[in-house]
Amino acid sequence: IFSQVSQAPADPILGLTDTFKADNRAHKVNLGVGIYKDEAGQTPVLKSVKKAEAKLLEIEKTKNYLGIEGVQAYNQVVQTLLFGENSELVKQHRAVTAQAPGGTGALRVAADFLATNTTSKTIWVSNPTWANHQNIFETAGLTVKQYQYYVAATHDMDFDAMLADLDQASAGDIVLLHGCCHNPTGIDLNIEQWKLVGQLCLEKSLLPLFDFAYQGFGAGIEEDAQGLRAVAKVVPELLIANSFSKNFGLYNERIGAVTLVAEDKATAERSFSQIKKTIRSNYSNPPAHGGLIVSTILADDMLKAEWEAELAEMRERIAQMRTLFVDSLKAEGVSQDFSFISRQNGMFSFSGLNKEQVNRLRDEFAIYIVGSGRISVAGLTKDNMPAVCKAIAQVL
Ligand code: PLP
Ligand code: TYF
Repeated sequence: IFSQVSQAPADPILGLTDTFKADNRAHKVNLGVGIYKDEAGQTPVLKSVKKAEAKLLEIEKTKNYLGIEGVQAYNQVVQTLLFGENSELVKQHRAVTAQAPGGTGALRVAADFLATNTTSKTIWVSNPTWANHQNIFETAGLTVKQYQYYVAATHDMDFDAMLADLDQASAGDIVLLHGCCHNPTGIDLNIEQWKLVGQLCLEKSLLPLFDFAYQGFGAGIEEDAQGLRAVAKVVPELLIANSFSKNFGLYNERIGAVTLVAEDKATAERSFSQIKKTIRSNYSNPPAHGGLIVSTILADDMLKAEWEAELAEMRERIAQMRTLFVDSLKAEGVSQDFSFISRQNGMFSFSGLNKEQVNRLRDEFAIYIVGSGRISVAGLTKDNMPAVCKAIAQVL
């Protein structure tokens, strides 16, 4: 039976990390996968996380199963992060949240829930989008269509083209939106554009599904939620799949959440029963540790302030690297305008480097970036910057 199984292609991003690990060159630089690195090139555990873990180690009395929906307190703090302190829709009990294993798990639960329980069978994703989106949604049985987003020539988005494509969507179709720090382009909608997207979803009865994996990596925790909150104000129903892999540095704890907002409390509760059924058939209930860490930090004013400061430090270091990157390329004699890099948000930059240039960077200089030309700016440091910019100047 197994002899007939064919070889699956490697993940375009995670597969690159495997190739990187096998590379023996000492000066190699990994700017592929989106993992935050500090100035020393490390991804240490946040201090706030270490303190929460120490606290948990002391007070933890059981490893008993969590409920299907996960840590209760966690689900409440997730809603506060998403919708803010005084959210009307939270007060009206229109939102229900289940802990999920990472943003990926949250997206898959949302997709399974939709495919099984609703007439929504088509999902529109931006062109380009995170490589795993199509894989997740198609595996769940949804049809994936693309809306225009990025224009290579201008290194910017084409909002009119995005709206024109979404205007072709049918009532009940799902629209995947990156809440902030669009992966891979780093280009986000402004608040006026978010309102127009909300309006379009309302008028055409489209269902927004927010992928929110980088809250706090753009302009700030509250600032980065403005698009989501603007859309949630307009539409009666939406879904959010959020992740704490990046903003809490909890990558391997697999911690995220799926949140459903319905028109009223009764519909939210009924829908939640089906979300729980989806979870039960996939992994029964989530692992506890990540949810306990996040809820412990956010319930403690001191730890919360420490986390916010650590998140700000990550955000500001990436912003500094953007500026330094643009300046260093210029200093290496690159004549093309790369100033767009300093206008992009979050971990990634769509460099405009082509496949051949990406291959040369890897083969000749041991610098790894994704084939699309996406650079993880979060992997740049003052130490590796000169070598990276020299190499880019060579391949251009
Ligand atoms: N969505 C986007 C846009 C991402 O970049 C990522 C990255 O990991 C995820 C979802 C998945 O998050 P997680 O690693 O928590 O599964
Ligand atoms: O885009 C990235 O680099 C991150 C990490 O299948 C990632 O989102 C990449 C691929 C993948 C899972 C996570």
